[in-house]
Amino acid sequence: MNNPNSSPTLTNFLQSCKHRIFAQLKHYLPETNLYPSKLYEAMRYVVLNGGKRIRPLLVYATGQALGASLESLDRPAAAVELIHCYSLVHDDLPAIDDDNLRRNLPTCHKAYDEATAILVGDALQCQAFLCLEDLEMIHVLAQASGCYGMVAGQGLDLEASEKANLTDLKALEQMHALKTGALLQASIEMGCLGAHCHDPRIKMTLKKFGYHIGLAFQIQDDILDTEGHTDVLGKTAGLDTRHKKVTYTRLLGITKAKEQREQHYQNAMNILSHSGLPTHELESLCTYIINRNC
Ligand code: GRG
Repeated sequence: MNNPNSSPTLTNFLQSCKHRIFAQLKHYLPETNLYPSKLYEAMRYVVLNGGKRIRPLLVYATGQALGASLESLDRPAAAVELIHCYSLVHDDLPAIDDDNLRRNLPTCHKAYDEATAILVGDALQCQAFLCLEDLEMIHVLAQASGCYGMVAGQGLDLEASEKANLTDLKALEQMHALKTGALLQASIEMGCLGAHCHDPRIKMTLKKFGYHIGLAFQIQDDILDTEGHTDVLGKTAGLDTRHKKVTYTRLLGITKAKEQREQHYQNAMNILSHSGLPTHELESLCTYIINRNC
């Protein structure tokens, strides 16, 4: 495990993909010299200020393992990040998590206002689909982000908070597999599509990998909410506890949560090592995901 005060480093390939995605995202966002300029400025504020870019990196690293060109991965990489950014803006709203800080800056509704933040989320979601030309990618992203994926996970979370009925690990996993896992899995699937990989064995292998790395990501998120600090996280630490959310750390305790994270990480790494693919970049990304400090 890395020093908790320093974030683990990405490989040069992943670092350069981070620069690449920034340029792509800029390209797909409206300029602020056009009207409605406040909306466009807020969209750029949300998307272009920080973030680890884990979902686009998963697109690039998966596509790279399957021999795709970076150009063929640019559109899906931008699309998954735009969906992710929209979900963060809506998640931070007073009606959902009511948070003030995101990526070390005031949340969109604080920096602008609530109505603008709602519009920003709506507009980013549409921009995501405008990035895509491939019908199969559009289908994968809609399935993963809408009412059968991320939004369904958020719905389960809301219902569980209202009824306080989320009490077992299976139900918690199911909620996170949708709320967080579906978009991470879609990023991997879109990397496959960008590489024109239709081999069912490889697709199934990477799907299983996505399931485990998605849960490892979420458990680390819960651990950081418990053990992290607001100034390092760039978002409010301890918010899940304050909202009495059922998390891995609350359900299992910190030690068992860390064991679960390790288990899912090992499963993900084993799947990669038996895949027969050149997965160095994906492995590096996995290690970053579970060791990250923000
Ligand atoms: C329409 C109200 C409405 C909601 C849309 C809000 C929502 C659906 C879904 C919530 C999905 C969500 C925000 C899940 C949390 C996932 C998560 C752990 C986000 C943090 O991701 P990081 O760590 O963030 O990758 P950065 O800032 O690095 O990109």
